[in-house]
Amino acid sequence: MFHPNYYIEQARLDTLLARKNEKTDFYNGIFSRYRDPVLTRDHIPLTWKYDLNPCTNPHFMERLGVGVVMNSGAIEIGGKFHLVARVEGHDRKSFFAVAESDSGIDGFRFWDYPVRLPDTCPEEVNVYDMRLTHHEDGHIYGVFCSESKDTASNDLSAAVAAAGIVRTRDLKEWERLPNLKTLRSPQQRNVVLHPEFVEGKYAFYTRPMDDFIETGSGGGIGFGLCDDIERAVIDEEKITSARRYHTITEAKNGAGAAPIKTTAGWLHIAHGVRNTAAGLRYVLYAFLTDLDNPAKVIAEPSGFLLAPLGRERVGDVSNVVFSNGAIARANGDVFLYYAASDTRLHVATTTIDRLLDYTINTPADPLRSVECVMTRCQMIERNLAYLKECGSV
Ligand code: M1P
Repeated sequence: MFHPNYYIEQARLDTLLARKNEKTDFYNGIFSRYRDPVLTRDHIPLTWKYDLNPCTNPHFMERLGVGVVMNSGAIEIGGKFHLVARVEGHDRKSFFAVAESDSGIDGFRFWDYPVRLPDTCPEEVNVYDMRLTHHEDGHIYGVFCSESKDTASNDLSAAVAAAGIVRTRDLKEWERLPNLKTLRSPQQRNVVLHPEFVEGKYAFYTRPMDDFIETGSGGGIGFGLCDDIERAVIDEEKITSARRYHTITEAKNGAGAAPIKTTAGWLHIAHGVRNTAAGLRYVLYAFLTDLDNPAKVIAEPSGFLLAPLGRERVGDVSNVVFSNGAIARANGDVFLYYAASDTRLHVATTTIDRLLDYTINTPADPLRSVECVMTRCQMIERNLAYLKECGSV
């Protein structure tokens, strides 16, 4: 026997999970956008929020609310799409939860329980933004932000960000390894494990930071090697994709999903942040690194690949798109999962061919308006000549 509202809420959830998603008419030739987010707080099972027993919850009240479902790691296992989502309770603490779908664009259903991480880190207060890497050593690694209070500061909100590491083979049993140590960077967020050994070592994309929010002297996305993943220590971090003045990465940037291996290089989708009068604006951008030297950028188109659009612009932290998960299938299809305004998760679909064309053939940023307009005028000139050749003018 349940409260009458239980049936109403369960029916609402069932309808949501059965709803087919559709491409929108958004067009740029690079990727497609979809009408519905793939995960929201409305996708959370009722058993996670309500005490279903009318004796102990006669008003059928939410006892443990969920505010947002956002930045999700992604991986294909057994032909199914799996997301390890960042779920944030009303108490502001995030946790991880696996949701699974057949299509990758709709029908994402959470497993019965959230991920129960081994509790090996007593000072850790919050965890978020897991990047999943299927490594050639056979494990699936999850690298995430492990946040603790900065006990050395008198500021109540001062925090320390470190990279937590777990591994699994099935997303069910998780082994926690010690947090990554970067000897030259006091804090780390947005750390991603490279899928292959480099020079026989484990390779990480890092994001050197001087403090919890500001990257300070951190010059961009870093890259470092370590001998032992079970005691991961990185000494030197080289900068791969650098932050630059008056670009989308001026304030900070950070690696997204594990890079995708292609014939032309490692394809990266990262986020770039700039400051505005309305606060920070987060967008996604792409770059390509050398197959033999994944730290070496060989192509970086100017500007953003994907920026907040329409309702994506509004949420708990507005004007943000953020990605830490993508699935590249054997047939070349790519599913890029991105969260909008730290509130809900969307998908964009494309292909490796399109992303490579975009990354290699979009002009790089000349970094000055006068040269940007020259690049554009050169294309206009070629187009006008081509239109004339085709007899269209
Ligand atoms: O609020 C936007 C994002 O802020 C952080 O990203 P970064 O470290 O690059 O500033 C992260 O906390 C991320 O979760 C969040 O989406």
